[in-house]
Amino acid sequence: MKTILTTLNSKYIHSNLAIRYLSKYVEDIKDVALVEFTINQDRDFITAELHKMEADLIGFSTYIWNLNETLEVCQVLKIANPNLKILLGGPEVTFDGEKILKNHPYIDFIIYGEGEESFRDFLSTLDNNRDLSSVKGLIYREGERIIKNQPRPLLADLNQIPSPYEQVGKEFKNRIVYYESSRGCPFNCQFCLSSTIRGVRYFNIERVKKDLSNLIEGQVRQVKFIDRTFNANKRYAMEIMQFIMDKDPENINFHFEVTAHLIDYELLDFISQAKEGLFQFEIGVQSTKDKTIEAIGRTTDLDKLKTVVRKIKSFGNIHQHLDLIAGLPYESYERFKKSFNEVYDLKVEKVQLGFLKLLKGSGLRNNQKKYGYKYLNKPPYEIISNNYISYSQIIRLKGIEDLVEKYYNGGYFEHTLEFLIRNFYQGAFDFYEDLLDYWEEKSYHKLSHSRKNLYKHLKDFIKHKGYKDSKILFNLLKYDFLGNNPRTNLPSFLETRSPALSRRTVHQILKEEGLLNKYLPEHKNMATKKLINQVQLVSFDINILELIDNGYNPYKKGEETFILLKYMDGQINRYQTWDITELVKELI
Ligand code: B12
Ligand code: SF4
Repeated sequence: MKTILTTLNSKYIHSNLAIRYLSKYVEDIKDVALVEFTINQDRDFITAELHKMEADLIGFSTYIWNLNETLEVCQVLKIANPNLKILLGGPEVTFDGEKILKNHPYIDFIIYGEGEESFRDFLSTLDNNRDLSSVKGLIYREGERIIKNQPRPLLADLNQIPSPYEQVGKEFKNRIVYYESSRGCPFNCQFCLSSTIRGVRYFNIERVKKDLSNLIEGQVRQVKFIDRTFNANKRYAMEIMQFIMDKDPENINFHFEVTAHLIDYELLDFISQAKEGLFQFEIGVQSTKDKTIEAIGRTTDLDKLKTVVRKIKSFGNIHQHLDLIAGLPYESYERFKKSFNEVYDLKVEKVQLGFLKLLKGSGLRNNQKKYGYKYLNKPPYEIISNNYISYSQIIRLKGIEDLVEKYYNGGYFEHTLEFLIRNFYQGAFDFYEDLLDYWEEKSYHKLSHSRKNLYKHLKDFIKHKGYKDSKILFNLLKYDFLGNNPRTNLPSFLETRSPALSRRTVHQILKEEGLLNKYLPEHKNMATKKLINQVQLVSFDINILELIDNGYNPYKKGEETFILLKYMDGQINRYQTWDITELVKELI
């Protein structure tokens, strides 16, 4: 029986871990072919590729991002070849598998819950023509009837699953690999599926180290640990991180979902030593309202979270990403504004504003009536409204989310935004609301925008608002552009009054031994022609560095300055700057 395992990933850069585990777990009894697609590929193409493989059984791994597309593909495959057996597994079919079989006659089998042992049992039962009623975790048809077998207990020892990363060729080069060092979560958040499985199980640490070595050698771009709370076991987490730090790999980073209030001083001290950009942390805040946090089954110590996040920020080596969810119980639009401002004020590298999805199997979906949830019962099950927030308000938050993604995340407008928010608004949320009104008035929300255009639109917004400190703002915008867009010419709309230095003058200054010794010792022997691509020498109408150092106080704007800016290629710190006004004035 020729068997294929497949899935539709959300993007090409992603890969699916489940089908890799499943095929490894049965490799001694069956050769299973693996093939992956993405939801962006043409449905006809996917169907044709699978059909050409002439399989007897195809298993699909289903998630919220691919269920609809997967079902379409399955339907065509079955019409084309009625003898083909189709099996579905994964979180999207785990909680209502019987209904899915009932509504989609072209699906033959569903395996619900953890898949490895059930899949193995299922294959050997089919191959030996045994009775399917003994296969725990299986849902199948018997004539018109749909039979749901007993659930299967979780694997007692995860190490029974052979590692899919024992040999890593170049198949993951420059891609994202999802990696699991533990399964399960100690917490019980009511919007999340991880709360449906009890207990946390761990893979053997030596196996994890071996896999990580292989992935590093395979030149993976990012290893995303899918462990639900990576720091649930501090010692285990530290041993993994220490291993990575000792390996000191280049051009790869490791992403972890961590619970910030569990990070203690020992762990803080430890991570402070990591190389810049090696680790990334994703931290779920979700809301800062106590009643909401309680209703969703979380136990966040918000003060501790803030202290930890600020401390990590001060190290300047770890990219932090904070999550908020709009549409949670008891959180109105006005109250969400407070959650947003509190999170925004932590000034991490990325703020992600998500919208609640009522996932099948989640506590909030089961309690939807209590909170008056309205949503469309189709993936992604995103809420439309609840007792506390209206659809119009959700739409407005989506507009804000889009602007935060464009203007805040990535840090390309850092100083301009900081000046604007500190001097003209009550908080970040008010600024984004104001920008959103302008954005929609101009219909910019209907278009896509290059980064350069985003600078242009922000400049126009500043002009439109008529802020009295527009000179400062235009200089900050120029500074933001130059620092964050290496080797790109300054667009003419960002030029300020103070004249650009001529190329000849810049060359002459960059030859100065004193300057090279003081600021660019590592570039001392580099030809000026080359050095000019690594640095910028720019004039500003104001004393830009002093203004920033003085908390963006417009009264501290000072006089014209010349700034030397060096590009760093860092993920967090992109550039370094020095005020070299005196030196320049001596020379010109
Ligand atoms: C990786 C991942 C992603 C990746 C996608 C990767 C890809 N391949 O394209 C990214 C980051 C893009 C992503 C995005 C989102 N994700 Co996500 N994501 C995950 C994550 C962290 C890991 C999935 C995984 O590989 N798990 C490890 C494998 C081994 O476990 P498993 O998937 O459960 O598989 C087991 C069984 O389900 C079963 N099984 C699975 N497939 C099959 C197939 C067969 C044939 C069989 C027999 C068995 C079987 O056996 C497996 C082994 O035991 C999970 C959380 C988690 N830790 O599982 C969330 C999770 C899948 N995501 C979730 C959600 C909600 C989202 C988002 C909607 C979040 C958002 N933005 O609001 C988005 C949607 C993206 C979109 N484009 O629409 C939910 C999904 C619920 C669902 N019903 O699918 C999860 C479970 C997290 C949660 N909060 O509860 N996600
Ligand atoms: S949201 Fe995070 S902490 Fe909460 S149950 Fe899910 S994985 Fe665990």
